[in-house]
Amino acid sequence: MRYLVTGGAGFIGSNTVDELVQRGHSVVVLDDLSGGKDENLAEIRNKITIIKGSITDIETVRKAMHEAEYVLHLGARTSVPRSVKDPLETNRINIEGTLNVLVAAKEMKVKRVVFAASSSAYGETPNLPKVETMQPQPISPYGVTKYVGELYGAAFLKCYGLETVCLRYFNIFGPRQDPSSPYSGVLAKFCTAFLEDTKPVVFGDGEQTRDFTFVDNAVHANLLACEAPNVAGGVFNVGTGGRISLNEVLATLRKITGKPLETKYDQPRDGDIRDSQADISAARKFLGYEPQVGFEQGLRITFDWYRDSHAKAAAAKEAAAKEAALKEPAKAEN
Ligand code: UD2
Repeated sequence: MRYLVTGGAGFIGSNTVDELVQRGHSVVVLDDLSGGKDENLAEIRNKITIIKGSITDIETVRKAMHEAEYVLHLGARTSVPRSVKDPLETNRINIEGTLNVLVAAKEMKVKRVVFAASSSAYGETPNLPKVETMQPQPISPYGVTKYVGELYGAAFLKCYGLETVCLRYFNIFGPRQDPSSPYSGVLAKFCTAFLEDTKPVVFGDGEQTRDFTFVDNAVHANLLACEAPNVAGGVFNVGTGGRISLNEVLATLRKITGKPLETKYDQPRDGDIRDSQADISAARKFLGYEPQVGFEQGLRITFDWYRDSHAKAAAAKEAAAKEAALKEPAKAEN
């Protein structure tokens, strides 16, 4: 099968592409590398086609979608606080970009588009766990854009018969999640703090809860959503069904690392949701989804991955410094 993965060089995207390649599919990645990284695809670069470009340019999207059977639309501007700071940019990428993907998919008659929706659509809904039948009440521009993507998906099924499936991801974490931006996901930030022995910063009292979901579970759901029969027009939660507070996450990291790091508590963030937890019955029933990796196991794998990539980066820096030092005397002789 031929797949287009938008945002395929990003965190969830590249993990998904790895699995598609593993299963022998043909994959085209469309990514403008604004959030994604070339190095995320380094090991499979020869097996896939990478198009550097933005979903905001419909001609580029059309080109990338040529002969695609399935589209996994994961390209987006993530982060709630970034959307609060710059709602226009989030709107342009997440809504206009999604519309471009849907228009091109309709024209190219692709079999199905799977859209990376978000738990942020639930916003202020009062009850836990979150069920897909609840009326979404997003409270951030990011949540609005992700919800609009779902509405467009449903409209394209109704108006043009384009099959769309929306997966509301619940706080996905794991290897390759970028820790370096102020808008990075909290677990990437916390793992890095434990590696660098700096105080992890918590916005608020740390009692907010999330259904932190290891990335392999999202990849598993992505592939099921492409193949499951009779799910077009469906919206499905993708989480674990549990929830854990940030203070509990920090306690787990202290246990895993043996480091008694203190926490710095700061002001709560605008647009932040207090509690989030997925009801995954619908995904279980209609997609055959079952979480593959639990929270603590996922956190251990993730922490190990950050530790290894820190070590690799340190070794590369040392090698570059040595090489520069070797070149110095030669320069002096000239
Ligand atoms: C939202 C969505 C998530 C995904 C993500 C994409 C919800 C419930 N979840 O994640 O599914 O779409 O957006 O960006 O809407 N925090 C700290 N310290 C830090 C960083 C964050 O305390 O250094 C807090 C933050 O204030 C929040 C929690 O950690 O209460 C999780 O923040 P996040 O940015 O990792 O994810 P979140 O929940 O905004």
